Amino acid sequence: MKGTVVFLFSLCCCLSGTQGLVDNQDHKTCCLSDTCSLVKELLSIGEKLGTMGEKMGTMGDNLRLMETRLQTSEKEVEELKKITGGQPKVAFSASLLESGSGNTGPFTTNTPLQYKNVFTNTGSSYNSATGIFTATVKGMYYFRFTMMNNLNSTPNSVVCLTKNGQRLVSVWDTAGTDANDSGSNAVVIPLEVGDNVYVELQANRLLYDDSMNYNTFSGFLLFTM
Ligand SMILES: [Ca+2]
Repeated sequence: MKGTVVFLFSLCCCLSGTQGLVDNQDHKTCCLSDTCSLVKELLSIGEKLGTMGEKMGTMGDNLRLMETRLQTSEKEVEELKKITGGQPKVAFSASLLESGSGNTGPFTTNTPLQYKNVFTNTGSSYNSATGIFTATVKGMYYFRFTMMNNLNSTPNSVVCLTKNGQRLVSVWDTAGTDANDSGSNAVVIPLEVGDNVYVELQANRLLYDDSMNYNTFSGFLLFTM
């Protein structure tokens, strides 16, 4: 743009000079003045266009930056939706006996306890027929259990919370002068889909329960991962 204006300026000056040879001095001065004003105006317009171009370039950079920030915000909103409204719901709680009272065990081998009296089982991940919780959602979970020591003097009560066959936490108690004791334990653990968790009564041990529901097994999903 500036090059064009300079060219016009030079051309006009040249024409003005040529015309000055045939016209009188006043006409030449007037013509030269108008041409220079026009050229100055064109130069001014050119400068303004250049400044506007720079501003538009800056605005383009800002738009690209805002677009990137918007995309980041959209991802964060999706993550928040998962945590609040969109998260899968997994929670269960059960006690040992559906009815009656008495001992469970002793057995000759370590045996998963089948908590038959289901209070809640949202997500259907707990199986009361086996006593085993199987994760259908990858995430962080909380599990707890409570056991009731037997009324008899022997054998004692020993139960363990177990993940995929690996012992995690346990409760142990003897019956004697302090019978009818309860004990609890809990864990917060990550689970992959297919991982299982259950409470295992150790071999040659037993529990006691009745309609008071002393023995319970509960768990729920804290958050997905
Ligand atoms: Ca005891």
